[in-house]
Amino acid sequence: MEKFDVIVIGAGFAGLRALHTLRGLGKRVLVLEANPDVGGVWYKNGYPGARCDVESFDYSYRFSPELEQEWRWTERYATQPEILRYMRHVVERFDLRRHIRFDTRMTRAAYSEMQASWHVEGSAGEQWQSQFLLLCVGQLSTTKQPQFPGQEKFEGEILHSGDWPQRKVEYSGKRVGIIGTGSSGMQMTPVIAAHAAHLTVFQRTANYSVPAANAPVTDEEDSRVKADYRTRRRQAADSPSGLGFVPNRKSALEVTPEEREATYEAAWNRLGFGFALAYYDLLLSKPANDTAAEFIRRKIAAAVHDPVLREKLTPRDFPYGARRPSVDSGYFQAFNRVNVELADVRESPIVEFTAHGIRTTQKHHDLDMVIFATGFDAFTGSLLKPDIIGRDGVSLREKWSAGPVTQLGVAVAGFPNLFIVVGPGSPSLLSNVLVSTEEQLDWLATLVDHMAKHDLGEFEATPESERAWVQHVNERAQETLYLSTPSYYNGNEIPGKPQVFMPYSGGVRGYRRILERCAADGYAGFIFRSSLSAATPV
Ligand code: NA7
Repeated sequence: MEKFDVIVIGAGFAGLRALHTLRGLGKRVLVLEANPDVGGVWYKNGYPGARCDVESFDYSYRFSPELEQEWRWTERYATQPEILRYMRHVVERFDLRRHIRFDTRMTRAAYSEMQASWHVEGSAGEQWQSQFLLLCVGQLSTTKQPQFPGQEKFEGEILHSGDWPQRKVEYSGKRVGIIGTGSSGMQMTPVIAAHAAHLTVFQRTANYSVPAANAPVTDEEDSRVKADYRTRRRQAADSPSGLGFVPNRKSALEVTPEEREATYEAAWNRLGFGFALAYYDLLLSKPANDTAAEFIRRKIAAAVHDPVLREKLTPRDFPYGARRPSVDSGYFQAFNRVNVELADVRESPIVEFTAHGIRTTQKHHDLDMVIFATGFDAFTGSLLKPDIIGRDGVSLREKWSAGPVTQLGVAVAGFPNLFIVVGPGSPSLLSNVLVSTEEQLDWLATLVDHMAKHDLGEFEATPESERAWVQHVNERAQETLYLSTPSYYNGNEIPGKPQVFMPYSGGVRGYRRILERCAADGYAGFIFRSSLSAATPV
């Protein structure tokens, strides 16, 4: 059996950074990746119009100032192909590829208390052993595949936005249906509308969206950011959500209506996802949130010509941002086209798929292609897919049967030397995940180094610290509007999934301070065993 110091699962942004950093500490690292190439979710989400909601300058690695200076982003919000190019460049630039086994899916990992190490198995029967196991499997990587009656009868093509084929998909001149109006559906709609013969968007929940205000990155902007990149990185790390600008410290309720309108207008024209930071209390106070929600509703009204359509497209029953808002490039305007139709499936649900389309309670929609933009089994889907067995034969699935519990979002009691990157209980999807990823991996590197220096073979979260962290995560969530509506933040996207709030809403800066304090206190909430006592010789 091949032995390593660290096995990393996943070669997306987190896995690549983990590999680079831990190899830099002298560790023997193996990365297992189920796909044939690097990229993780960016490999799989190749649907038309796929791009990042976070500005390219901030959705990129901070660990190498040289890389920062060399790479030239072409657009404010990078498209999926450009992000993949960046990741492949990183892989070559830092010579990472030789440590990655592609087309290799981990199916099982079991902790051996005797050997203080993980025994990892691949789908082709491969076996490896390592001291540490890092799960860098992504939070939105297991797709949600609804099963509609008659789906097998459909003679056209069915695709999923999150599992897009690695070939050219021809939708020009076709009658296309998109099911789902989250970020993926909203990004895809205007792009497909421009080429399809007809597009039907099947909407269950109208969503808030703010324009991306995408534009080419000018040479002037590129030079300006690169001249002072460290300040931008610091601002991102010190902000609530990891975006590279300073959020407003005022309440939406303490300013005049005129000032508020001007602030929202400026944010609308420039900030995209950062619109949520136009005032600090938009996600904390319903009256404050109402002012932003109403502003966005007025913008939707101005964009959509048809009054009936306009009303259907307007979100009314949950606060702005309480479910993941979108950032779009012409979504609402696409409905002014004669070839675009909205099917409100809350009003007229889908009854069945037929050979030639989809029948709702209202009518039959003739279709050549259906795209599921129905999202993911968020946060825990990919963590619970393999069998992960900790102490005493307890699986992670059993341990998390009532919802995920972690110490600081990174470790689980009963699962020594297991580290979860950007998992439940961390800022994760409430933040720029690149910032959160690098924060956590920097912290882990210090922990691994600490263990090496002190000849420690095993770290493990204590059950008490885990309970306290879960309680803290819940207390912080109570202060927000996130609990006011069902969403994938609280497990509502999958029937039968435990209904618990999963990300940490205390902000990127607050979270980092907690990690730092934990380390300064000798890794409070963790126990260590020395290499000798951890591994019982056999
Ligand atoms: P999301 O944001 O989870 O959106 C999924 C969409 O699919 C959402 O509009 C759902 O409606 C809809 N959906 C899901 N199941 C169904 C069924 N059975 N029938 C009709 N409509 C359905 O996923 P995305 O891929 O758009 O975005 C994922 C993340 O990527 C995003 O948050 C960003 O972080 C980037 P619902 O709202 O549940 O009524």
